[in-house]
Amino acid sequence: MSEFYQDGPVLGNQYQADKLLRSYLNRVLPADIFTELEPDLLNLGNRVVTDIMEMAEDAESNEPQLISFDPWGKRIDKIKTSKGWKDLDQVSAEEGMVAIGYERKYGEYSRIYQFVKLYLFHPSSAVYTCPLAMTDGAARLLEIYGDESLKNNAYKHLTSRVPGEFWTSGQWMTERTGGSDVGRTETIARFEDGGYKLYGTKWFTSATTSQMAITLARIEDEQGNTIPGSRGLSLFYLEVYTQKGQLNSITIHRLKNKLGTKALPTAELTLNGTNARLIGDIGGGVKKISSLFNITRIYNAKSSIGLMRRAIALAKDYSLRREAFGKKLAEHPLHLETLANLEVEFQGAFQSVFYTSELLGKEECGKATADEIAVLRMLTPLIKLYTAKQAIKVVSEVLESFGGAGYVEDTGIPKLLRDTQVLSIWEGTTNILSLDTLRSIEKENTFAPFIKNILNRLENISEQELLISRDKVYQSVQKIKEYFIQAVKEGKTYIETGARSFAFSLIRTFTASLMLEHAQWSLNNENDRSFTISAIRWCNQDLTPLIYPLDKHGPESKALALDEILKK
Ligand code: MFK
Repeated sequence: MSEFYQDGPVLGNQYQADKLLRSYLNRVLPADIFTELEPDLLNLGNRVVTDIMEMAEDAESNEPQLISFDPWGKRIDKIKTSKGWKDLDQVSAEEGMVAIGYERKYGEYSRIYQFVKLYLFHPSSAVYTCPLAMTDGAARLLEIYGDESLKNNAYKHLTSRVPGEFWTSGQWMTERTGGSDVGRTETIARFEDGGYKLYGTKWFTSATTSQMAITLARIEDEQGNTIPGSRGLSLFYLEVYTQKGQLNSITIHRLKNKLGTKALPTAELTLNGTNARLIGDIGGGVKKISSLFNITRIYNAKSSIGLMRRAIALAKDYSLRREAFGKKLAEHPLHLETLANLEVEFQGAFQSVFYTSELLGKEECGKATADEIAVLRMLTPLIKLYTAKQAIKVVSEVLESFGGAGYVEDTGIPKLLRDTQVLSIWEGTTNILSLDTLRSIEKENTFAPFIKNILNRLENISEQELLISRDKVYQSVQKIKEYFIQAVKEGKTYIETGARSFAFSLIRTFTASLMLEHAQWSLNNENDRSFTISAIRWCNQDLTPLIYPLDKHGPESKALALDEILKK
């Protein structure tokens, strides 16, 4: 009998092993801040492959359970979570996963520091980053719209580093009427006994074990009338439990049986007169809650790069262990080529996500220019939509690179793919975010600053080897501008039909400029040509996969999409 057993991949310190991350921090952080933060990042880089990973494994293998009744038949609707899940909550508080962004100890760089920690944490967190995303978004929302009482209570809990005092928040937006079309929300808010009470059913409430939630409801006047559409929605704060530890008039019907994110409790529930507080003025709920989901969308993108990086780290290590056809995988040119392409994809995504974090930090510290605020607004949907697609592609390719082992549950690799698949869905699908990109252009004039931002960056690219790629980016910008002028002339259907390809073109081109910038810096400061190669390879793809929907395009697409006969 053969004594051969394949060695599995091994993960080292995930901060230390991340060449791009260290190079990036060296470029963007002031030296004294980098020196001060590095020991903490090294420590977390080790924890995510040791004790934190064990907590996540416990949470994954002991999925949450809904216990609807106590032994005597009383309805209790208790969601039981594992020790690992609770430990991850404690770690999140202690590591300051949300707090760092609000303490702002490092000014505009605080968000970079925080997002590096979340990026390292995410793939070992059993998706505890989902409650953290909503917690962070809720903190930002309360910072902007909360009254003194919310700021002195809920906000302090959300941004606390003290386990036990730290709260997480849900974002209960989705109803049976739709996850995208939030304007169809049916939940009603009635003013009763001196306060608002909510009545309605929420269809996807992730992290239902959180202490509080932010939600939307339609205020009913004394005659029972409400204002329809998203205009009639108001924003509410609620605590999930009463002072006595009972549910705040909430019935939890069931936990969702999802493709992935198995450790994360996601429930369907009904609000039966739940006490809630209005946040800000009546109405404008969607606008206000966008301050929350613009944060969770950045978290989503950060999770995409975290998962890409983890998958690639596993594949790289495996390629140095696994032998086939007489040599290591890494010695096979085609395998090497596959890994190199994944690395390029990851590096592009990394640059776009961290640049967005830089802008967020600047905006929150009052350091961003009006143009930078506009670019942040436009990059937020773009990085969310594009990095999710990249992550699905990369993690799927990594799974394949393990052959049959990648398809076997106990290697942990199938779980990575399942947890990646959600990233293009929650917090807005690819199409919804493509349309949000258009919304940002239409309502907030983001297009010109976005283009200017790319062009400014290109001005500093001087290295001979990068010039051809730089010129490709100039040409892409020109193509995008021409397309935009034509699309505006053609009208709404044209613009919407092309929205996804337009969004992809924008983010690919923007990312190209970021990669060129990093490549130039690394040549000048680190004498490393590897980022030049990744920038060149990024620019070798079609940076502008635009479609030009002519009059016939719609009927032709309809025939294809709906199996219609198309007459000659
Ligand atoms: C681990 C990874 C981290 C992630 C974890 C997350 C887990 C959470 C699970 C979930 O909760 S998933 C649910 C996510 N749901 C969504 O993301 C909703 C997707 N749908 C949309 O985004 C729709 O486009 C939208 C609901 C916004 C459409 O609503 P409307 O009301 O039909 O749109 P409208 O009328 O254009 O916008 C209303 C106002 O909001 C406008 O402002 P004004 O009132 O001043 O005119 C818009 O400009 C503003 N607005 C909309 N989106 C905005 C925005 N403002 C800023 N940023 C945005 N993104």
